[in-house]
Amino acid sequence: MLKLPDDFIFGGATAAYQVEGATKEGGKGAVAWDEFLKKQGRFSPDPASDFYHQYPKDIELCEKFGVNGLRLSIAWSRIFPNGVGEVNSEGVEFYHNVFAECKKRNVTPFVTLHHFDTPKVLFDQGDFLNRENVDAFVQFAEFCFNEFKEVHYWSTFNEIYPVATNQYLLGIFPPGIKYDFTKIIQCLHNMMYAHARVVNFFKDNGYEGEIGVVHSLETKYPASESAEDKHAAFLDDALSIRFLLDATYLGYYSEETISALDEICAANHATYAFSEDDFLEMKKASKRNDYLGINHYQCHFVKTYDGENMIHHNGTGEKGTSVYKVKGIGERIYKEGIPRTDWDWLIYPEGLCDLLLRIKEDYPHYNKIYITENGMGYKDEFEDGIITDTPRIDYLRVYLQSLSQAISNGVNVKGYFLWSLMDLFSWSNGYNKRYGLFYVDFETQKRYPKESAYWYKFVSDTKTII
Ligand code: BGP
Repeated sequence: MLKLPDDFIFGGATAAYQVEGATKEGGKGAVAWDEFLKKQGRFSPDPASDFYHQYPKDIELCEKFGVNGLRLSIAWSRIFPNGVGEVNSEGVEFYHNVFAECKKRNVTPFVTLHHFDTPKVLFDQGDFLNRENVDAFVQFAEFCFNEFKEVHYWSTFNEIYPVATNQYLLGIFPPGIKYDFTKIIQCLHNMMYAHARVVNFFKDNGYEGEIGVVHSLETKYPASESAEDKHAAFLDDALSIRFLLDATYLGYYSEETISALDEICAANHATYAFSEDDFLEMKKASKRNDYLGINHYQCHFVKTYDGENMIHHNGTGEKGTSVYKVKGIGERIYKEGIPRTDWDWLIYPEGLCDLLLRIKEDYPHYNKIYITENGMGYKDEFEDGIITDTPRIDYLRVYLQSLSQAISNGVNVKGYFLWSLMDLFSWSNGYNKRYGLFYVDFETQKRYPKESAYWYKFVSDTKTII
């Protein structure tokens, strides 16, 4: 049986907008999602898991079930309702209370500053396409570092690549734009620059604690051994993985990354321009990341494709409905023999170990890694308070085994945060895609431990993957 290190963090992950609810309470300012979801009319961000009121219960459950780390984000618009300017003291107090509860229950908070929820005022001015918003983000970070001294672990952003592509490629996040590669690249770069600014600010001012960034890194494999498919996988990887790791750990984009960008841009009539000054800031930050957070759920097999852009996001859980064909990159295909979830996410745990070994090889000063999200979206069945989520346990087991294999091969991974601590709402899928260790009845807000919660407790208590 495989073991994980004694000091390993067994965490649970959440994000403010997906759990808190109370979007109009406590002086919170608006975010673009409020209006976007209302227009869509599919589901509402209220009450979500009502963490705004239920947090003592949730943090108590952490302690009871061996969850010794809680990944959460601070809603920028709870602190600064207009993104900058006046501070909302109720919001500040709320997070102090949450951190106090964590302390009481021996749960270490890992705090993300931005998890898809830029305040609406700033979002409407271009979000991270607008460089003035980078300054606003740095000011928000500064406020949090000065105010929340209880926090030791900070992450600047959650998932820069999905922000850029969900906003400007798939169009499933506000502002709902599709296939605009100029915006995608600009957004990726500006957010990486913003990350660097915050890291340098944190280190230059000698704050105590650690700082890093959370990237979504989903391993790419060629669909076949053909040179064309290998090249398609290279392009997909270059934009979604290499671009971000280069920016984080080199502070510039390597020749391979730039050659891929040029090819993708040529096919999509896109352009980009980076300022040399940005690279000075990024290079300085590239040696100062205390850790890398990795969100990893699936991998992709990529085939060459030369048609027009065609994407369909499976946001309903109707298996087999997703389509991903991108000009200048490739087509992501299902691979025979590889199981996938109802949302067409491929379950291929080898992808995690391969990714971790590659980071160790390509970016040896990565320092340390936390898996900040991994888990399985599943339509759980609730039978009189009993939730037998065996497929989720099977998923978690194989991914933890893959992680343990990477650790045995010398990768410095210090913790794992299961997505998600409790059921919550999914940005583009709503409430039927459940991930939690704890089932949430969204009507009554009662929590019920699933079978996976008992399994996770055993793993955490014994550090043994069963
Ligand atoms: C990550 C996000 C989370 C969460 C998770 C599951 O990309 O950081 O916020 O939503 O993925 O994704 P989904 O909700 O689309 O299933």
